[in-house]
Amino acid sequence: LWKLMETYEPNDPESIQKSFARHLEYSLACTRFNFTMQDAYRAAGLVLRDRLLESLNDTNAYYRKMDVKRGYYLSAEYLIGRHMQNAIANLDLEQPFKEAFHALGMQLEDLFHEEVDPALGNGGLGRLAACFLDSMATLSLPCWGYGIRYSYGMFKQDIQNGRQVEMPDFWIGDGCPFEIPRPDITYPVRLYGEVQEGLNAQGEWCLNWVGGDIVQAMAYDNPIPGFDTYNTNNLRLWRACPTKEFDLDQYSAANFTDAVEARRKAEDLSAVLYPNDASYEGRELRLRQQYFFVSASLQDLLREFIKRPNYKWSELPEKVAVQMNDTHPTIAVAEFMRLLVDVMHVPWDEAWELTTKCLNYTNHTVMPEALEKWPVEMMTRMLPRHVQIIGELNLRWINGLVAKYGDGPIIAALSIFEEGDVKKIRMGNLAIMGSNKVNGVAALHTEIIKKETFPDFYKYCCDTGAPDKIVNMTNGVTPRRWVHCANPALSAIFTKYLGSHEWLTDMTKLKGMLKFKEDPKLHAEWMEMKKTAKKKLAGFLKETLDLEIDQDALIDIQIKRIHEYKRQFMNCLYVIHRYQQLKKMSPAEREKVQKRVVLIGGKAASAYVNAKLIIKLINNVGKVINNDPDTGKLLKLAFVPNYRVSAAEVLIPASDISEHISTAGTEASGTSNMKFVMNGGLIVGTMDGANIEIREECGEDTMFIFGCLEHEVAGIAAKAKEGHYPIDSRLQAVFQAIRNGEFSKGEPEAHAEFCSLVDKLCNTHGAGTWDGDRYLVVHDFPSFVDAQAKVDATYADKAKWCKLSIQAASSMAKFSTDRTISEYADVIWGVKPAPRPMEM
Ligand code: 26Y
Repeated sequence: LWKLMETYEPNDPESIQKSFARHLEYSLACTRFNFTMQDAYRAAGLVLRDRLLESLNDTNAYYRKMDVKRGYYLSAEYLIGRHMQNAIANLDLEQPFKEAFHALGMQLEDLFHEEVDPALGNGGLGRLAACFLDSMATLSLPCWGYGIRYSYGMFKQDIQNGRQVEMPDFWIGDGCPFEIPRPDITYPVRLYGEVQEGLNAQGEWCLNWVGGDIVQAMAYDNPIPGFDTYNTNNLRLWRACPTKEFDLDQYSAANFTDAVEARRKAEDLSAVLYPNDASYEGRELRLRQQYFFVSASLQDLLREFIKRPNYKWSELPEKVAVQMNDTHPTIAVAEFMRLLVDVMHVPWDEAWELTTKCLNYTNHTVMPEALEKWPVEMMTRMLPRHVQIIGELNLRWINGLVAKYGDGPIIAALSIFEEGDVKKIRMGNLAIMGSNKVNGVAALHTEIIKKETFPDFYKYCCDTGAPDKIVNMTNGVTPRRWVHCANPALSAIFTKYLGSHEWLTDMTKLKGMLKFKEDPKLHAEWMEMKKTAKKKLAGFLKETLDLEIDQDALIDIQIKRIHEYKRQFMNCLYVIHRYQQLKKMSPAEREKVQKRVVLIGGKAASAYVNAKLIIKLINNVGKVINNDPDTGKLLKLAFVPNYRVSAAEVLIPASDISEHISTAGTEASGTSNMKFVMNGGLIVGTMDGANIEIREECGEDTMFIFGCLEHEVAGIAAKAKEGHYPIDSRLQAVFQAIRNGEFSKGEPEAHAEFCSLVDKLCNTHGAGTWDGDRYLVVHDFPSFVDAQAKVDATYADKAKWCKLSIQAASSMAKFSTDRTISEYADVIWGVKPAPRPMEM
């Protein structure tokens, strides 16, 4: 067999064509003469999969041979986006693929278009996980991702009469050509049942978790190729299937419908991604999903560990590092203990030492609503053994704390259990206690974790001589997807001016662009690059919205999940203000105003009423402005439906300005801010999340900063409690227009809803203190207007703008996930690169 493999064809266009024809005919059962573009995409995907598989297998064999320490990223979400273009780029197949398909009369772009976005994530956290995988592979780090293969990903957003309507996203359709089902790799996962005392195989007293339901977790592998390396890593996603034994029992009883019902119940587990990303509801199915994928993943990685000859448990921390992405997989703390103590018979104290050396936890959200807490009652039913383990851990933990601090409020704050009417298990506390390192995702956010989210833990860390248990790992994005693939014209400029594509794996090389930042030749090419991107965007908007835009206008974009804290509402209020200013002007005055196209896109959690209302408002305002002959040419506002990774890839390169305008202290990091700046867009932003660090790197002149600072928020809120701060007269005029029904003509329901949004800000229906402006929209509005005026003024000077754009894009080295992941590997995981040689 090995001999046969050696005859494997090289990556020349002809071998790609042959392989393509073979897959069309034999894998897809099409004929060479009669196939659709969708068939062609599938066959091309299978051509790539062959190469990916080979590299994946060889890489893994190499990691085993070298017996390297491995990193495992546990995440309930991966927003991977389309595979094909990325795989071609990372496998260094761009030229041969282009030639191969060109000769067959096909454009690669058209093939890419056929792929549906795998949207197995909500937003920032899931997309970050996907960028991380790309960097792990590119850095040749022996790291895998583990997650859930949801049958239904993030819902599709349809806009009907201006309102969001959710549609199911059955992304798998006829199957994804990039994934590899592994029916041979399955693990049993138990749910419910009870704990019994008994004897183990050695005849020792032990506790056994028995009964309940057992589902099988089946592996689906998604190869993740690195760029400029021979390594391909794996994203292993678990699908829930009924156990075989269970099925057989049912069949033998001739109880067909029960068997089918059991299958459905098992499959429920990996059926659907929960679409909220900030406030959690204690849904039992969600906890089941979390435990399901965590258990399968830990069983899998421990199996890999014990496959090593003469393994010793004491070596586990030298071979395994696990990262828990937010609280979602943090049941891992108890499951790791259970597997070690109950299944592997490791003594408790040693097991706890191993657990706390192997696990690490990342916090992504400041909002307290997002920290998961599960009712003890629910968890006791579902995971009785885990609740025992958590109880035992907590007992030991509390005893230690009482010995140190005596009985006081710090004990209740640090306990894993939250007392109250409904007793709960705080997953954040469990995660911190069970982790070696805890990290925030931007400098400011990490400070907030220490001072506000987990102050007592931080005190404890400091008191026990471990203040660096909490560390900062500023987020990043992968330049392969977000510059090279999304903006080929910009990638070509960088490569041409820098003389090589090394910048793609070492973004510090981009500094070399700075000496050209005033070069008129570069300016011409840079503006041409933006033009190309705007043209593509115009095509996209025409196709999706039937909207025509002026490609000379300033393009202003805000794309992210819809949240009150992200303040899309404030952006919309500003657009209304701009519209009112235009309306007041004479035609001659209007001619002098900078033309703008404002695009807002994003999904709202299906139960988030205010977020959905904001979408409706944006749509209604857009309808009025865009159809007003006085202003339609000068100002456009559109809501971009169904925002997703593939839409981001078109939108981001085309922006002049993007909005990252969260209330200071609310956005943990933000990552699209980085993507925009890498593509030569400038930012309107608050001093929040990673904006602060981007500004530090790129220079103050490249960012339009406004709004209050994080340390001022508490004082402002206190002031607001005593009464109002004044509402800016321009904002009052905007409110007036909304109240007058200018944006809800003939829609009494929408009118009432819009008024309720405005009333809430002014708090006219609450008595006494002013709590309506929780996110300081009213407070920050005037400085937001000033920042926007500065944008227009700066944009008027094309050469200056171009210089700032080049300066900013060339200063973004810090925000490559290559930098982020190197830090995780060094500081948290202790995992080293293991580049596979080409010949093994
Ligand atoms: C508990 C459940 C409802 C839940 C589900 C998803 C809670 C949180 C989330 C997702 C959070 C998230 O996406 N956070 C974002 O993480 C990004 C990557 O670190 C940050 O850039 C961004 O600021 C943060 O909001």
